[in-house]
Amino acid sequence: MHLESVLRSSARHAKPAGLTLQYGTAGFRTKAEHLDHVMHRMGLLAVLRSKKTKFIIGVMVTASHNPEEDNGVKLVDPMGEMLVQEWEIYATNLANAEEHELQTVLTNIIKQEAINMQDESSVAIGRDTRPSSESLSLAVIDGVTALESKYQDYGLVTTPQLHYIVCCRNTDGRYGEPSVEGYYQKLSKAFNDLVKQSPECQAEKECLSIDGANGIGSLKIKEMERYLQPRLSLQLFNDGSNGRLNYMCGADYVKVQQKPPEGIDMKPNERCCSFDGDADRIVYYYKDSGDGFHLLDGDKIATLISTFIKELLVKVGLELNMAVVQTAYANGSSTRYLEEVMKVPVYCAKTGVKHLHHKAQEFDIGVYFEANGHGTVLFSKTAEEQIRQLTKTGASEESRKAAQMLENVINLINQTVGDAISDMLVIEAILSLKGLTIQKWNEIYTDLPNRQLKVTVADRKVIDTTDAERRTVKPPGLQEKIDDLVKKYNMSRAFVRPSGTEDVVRVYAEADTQENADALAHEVCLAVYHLAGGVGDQPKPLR
Ligand code: 16G
Ligand code: MG
Repeated sequence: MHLESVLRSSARHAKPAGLTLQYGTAGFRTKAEHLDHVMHRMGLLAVLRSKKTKFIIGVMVTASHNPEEDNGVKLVDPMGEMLVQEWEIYATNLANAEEHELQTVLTNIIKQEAINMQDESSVAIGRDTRPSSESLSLAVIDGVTALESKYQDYGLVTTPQLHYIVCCRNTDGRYGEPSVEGYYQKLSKAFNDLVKQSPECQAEKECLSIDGANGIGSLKIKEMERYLQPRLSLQLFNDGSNGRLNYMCGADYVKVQQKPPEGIDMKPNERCCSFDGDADRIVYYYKDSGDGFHLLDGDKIATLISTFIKELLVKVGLELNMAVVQTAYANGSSTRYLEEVMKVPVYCAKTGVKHLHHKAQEFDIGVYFEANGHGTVLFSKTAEEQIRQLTKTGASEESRKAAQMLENVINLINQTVGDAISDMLVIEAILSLKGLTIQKWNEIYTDLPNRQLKVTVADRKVIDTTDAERRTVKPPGLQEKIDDLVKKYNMSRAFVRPSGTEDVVRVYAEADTQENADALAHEVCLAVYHLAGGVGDQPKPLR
């Protein structure tokens, strides 16, 4: 074991004494200046994980939609999934070990997981465009080399590109060429083939405006653009040339504020979309001729994609079980539309991609999206094989063509994780194939008015939830109170959950009118404040 050199290397990335951090919903995230030791140690952990699994492990330096001065790290497991949950505790223990405890914590992980330190290992490293990301990724590399592991630094990549590369490398290229270039080639080929099959295919399509959140997504879209011409014409805003990352722009800003980002030139009725800071989330929107703003979030995306796939399955004549996985935040109208009109089974998972991804793996075709725009489609091996077979042996020209379209969707969607670029191309292809405008897409169902708020409490762990976060079991009396409040309004629903990324309790409410959704959200905030130890001023009504 090379633990001596590890300790020497760690001393160069010393942990500020007393600082503790949690591996949250999607890894560590905090102010960049507190993360040097965490990065070094996640380099160590990635090596251990690689030795354990005998596969390449990914480490992505990013804080996603958080402000530019923050940073964070996400670990990527062999098939491009997020780090298995059983290892999150090791990540937390390592990050929080004081220098003199580091050796013991490392030795314990090695023992518990029966890791053979002589085994080979390799780590793939990527980073976003934050000013702090370069030096933090060097800290990861220092950790990796302290354990004498191999590594490859992929430099500036989107989070989903790193997930893709890890999956390609661990499947001997069967998923694609393990490079950013390979990613562009795979996706653009699938996109161009898909759109080509459209009877509606118009050489001159109106342009899609993209808000790149001043982040990595805009750099990568610029690189990819030439592969997509002439079938997709793009106009890029917030491309990072002057604005700040995620500041008044990006998918999270648009979704939470329910308004357009700064820095975009929106023409009435034109399609626009926003990526988040590491390009793993996307939302669409447009402005109508009366200046009204319309948001098409992850629920609308899930509906569009699952409807399209279901229609193709009917044409192909394949009976595969397809389901949509959402979270408690899914708009009630989307769930109702999918279940009642589309007759697609819908499941609710806890917030956080890993939970949705896991659930979606249970089906032949699992479409998962969080309302905030994070999601993808998973095809089981059987589904993929059957579809590929039918591109050749389908009963009719029409069914073979439908099978080919499904095959192109399989190649276009990034099955390792939600991916703004890949999702955008799937959406653009569907709109083009169906001849749908963004307005028509939006009209498929009407969102129920909703409101999201947050309450600060002394300790958010006093709230415990069940039923995929839709009901609370602690503190006593809170759920009963929420039930009473919900009864006062029509078509209403509300839930509260402790955030996994911020020290707050989140409150969600929906109802028949915006006024009622706002009032219900406020009343639920008050209930949380009183029953769960609110701090600071009592929540004020919105109007
Ligand atoms: C993280 C999750 C996202 C989730 C959000 C909830 C991933 C890659 N990201 O950003 O899926 O919606 O946390 O945040 O899993 P909250 O717990 O603060 O509401
Ligand atoms: Mg993100």
